Amino acid sequence: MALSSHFTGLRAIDSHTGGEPTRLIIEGFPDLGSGSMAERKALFAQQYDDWRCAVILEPRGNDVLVGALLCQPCSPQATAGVIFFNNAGYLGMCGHGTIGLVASLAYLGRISAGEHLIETPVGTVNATLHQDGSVTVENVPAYRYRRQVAVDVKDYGVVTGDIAWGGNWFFLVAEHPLAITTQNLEALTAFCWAVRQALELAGVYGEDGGVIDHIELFAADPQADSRNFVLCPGKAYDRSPCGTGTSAKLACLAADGKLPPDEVWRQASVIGSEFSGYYRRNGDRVIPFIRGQAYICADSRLLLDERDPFVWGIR
Ligand code: PYC
Repeated sequence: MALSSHFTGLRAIDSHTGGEPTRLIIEGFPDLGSGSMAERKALFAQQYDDWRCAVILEPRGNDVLVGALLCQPCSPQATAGVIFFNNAGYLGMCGHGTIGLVASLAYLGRISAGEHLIETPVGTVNATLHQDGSVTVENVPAYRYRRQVAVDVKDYGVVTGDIAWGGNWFFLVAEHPLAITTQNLEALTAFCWAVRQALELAGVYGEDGGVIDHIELFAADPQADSRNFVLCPGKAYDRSPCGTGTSAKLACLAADGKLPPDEVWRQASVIGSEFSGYYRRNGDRVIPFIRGQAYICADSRLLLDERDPFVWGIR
């Protein structure tokens, strides 16, 4: 169907992984050239950030949504390249989003069961599409950077947590005063946001100077090994157990000697969805393997109408 001259169209495949949505853009995006995913991400951020806002922000999107731009990979061995983004900016890696990407490519009939290399701005990951439709992501190497860092959090006092890399920077907190339940989402969000602000105020960053923009709380779970609550950079909480957050958790468990390599860890989210994961050692880092399932929710065309005052999103 031809569009009138007022419209630009983007084809989007929406999925959710354990409740956390991913919007994969497969057509209609401006050309970002043929550089690495890190270079294309930089170009996206510098020149086309309005497009991120149009896809993710209201009225087309919402704060929970994670965007994924499908790219031609650099390597002929890779199945796809991807750049993840959200309401606050750009992500290095995204575990639930990679599972959503693979499920979306399967829905489109572009891939079949087996292994698929996916290029991301922080490295190439290996995703296996299983016969049952679930996906295992062999993530980028993860590690714990600092153990038991204490920060003074306004209105809450001293909070102690580990800093770990799982494809994004995480602050992982086991000791906190809050129940991890869906009845407590506002209090959990306020606490995590205060922790995040306290880290920045205290000048506590990741090893590369990156902002620690994901805060992850843990509690016991009746079925899984642990339940988490993850606050994402744009103040939305992750409905899934967070693939990069579960990777960071595996790195901490490995560093503490609490989980041997290859032993499965079941991580539940605050809404009760689950990822299973394990790790293998790689020098002083670990390679996390995260398995989950995504479901397709929509196959649609986003329309950008040049006459619409909110065409580039409500800022
Ligand atoms: O699954 O890695 C993840 C993720 C990051 C932010 C939201 N989900």
